[in-house]
Amino acid sequence: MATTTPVDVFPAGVKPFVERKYPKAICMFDVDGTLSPARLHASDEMIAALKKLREYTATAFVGGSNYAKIEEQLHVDGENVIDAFDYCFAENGLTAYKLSKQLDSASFIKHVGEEEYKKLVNWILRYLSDVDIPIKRGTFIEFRNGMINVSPIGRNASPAERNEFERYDKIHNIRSTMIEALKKEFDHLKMTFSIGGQISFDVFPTGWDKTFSLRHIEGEGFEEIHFFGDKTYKGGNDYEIYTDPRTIGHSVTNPEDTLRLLHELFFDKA
Ligand code: M1P
Repeated sequence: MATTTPVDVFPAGVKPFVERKYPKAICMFDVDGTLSPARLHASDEMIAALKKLREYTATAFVGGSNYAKIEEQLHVDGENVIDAFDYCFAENGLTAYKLSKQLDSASFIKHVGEEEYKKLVNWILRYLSDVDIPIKRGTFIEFRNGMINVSPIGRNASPAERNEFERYDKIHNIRSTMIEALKKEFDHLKMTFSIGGQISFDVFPTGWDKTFSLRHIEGEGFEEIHFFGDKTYKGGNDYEIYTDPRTIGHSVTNPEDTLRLLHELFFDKA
């Protein structure tokens, strides 16, 4: 897979990597819970800090969501998100950009094949039709480029309904029980089932977790790859990249904690 552009063209006003304070370092950030509250917009303070960080290191986000959703969360008027970071990795890097240019992407459906995918979808829909939870909304399966996202309540749930489902799931283990059943039924597909947010879980080929994004920066000369994420525990969707030997992992509790660390590691350092 070609992951680098032949000649790096830096947008006007953006310093080439060699002119940054730490030219061999890159900071990669999870989105939900790390740069912004889950599914909400990042604060003005965070947006300003990310802009400032480009004076110090290369920057990237690596989110589980698709690009459109991350754009909503990190968007600033008059600027596209792909211009605000040096690298953008949506769907764990299955959709990727470098310096505003799209890199090659990987396709879930091509990998799984139509027949197996149909069996998977039919099984999920049958299973969900038997799940009894207080409320259900719509869009129980979201088909993405590099993964599918499955939600027992449905992706149309409102913010309040999301919070309620998350509380209910902590007690009744709706998602983890379903994942165990899926693992038994579809063991041959070699999929990873990852709970990254409040109401759903992601399904993607094993290895297509956030470490997938690292292949896009391999060979780019970085000697320090900092990763910041909040779901860094085993089973969380930041776990693999956080523990990967290629990265320096930083576990954060919320976006304010991320800001605090940026000051400690870069901005306030002499
Ligand atoms: O980025 C974390 C997760 O965010 C969403 O999860 P949920 O809707 O359950 O809160 C989804 O976009 C999911 O794919 C993603 O991993």
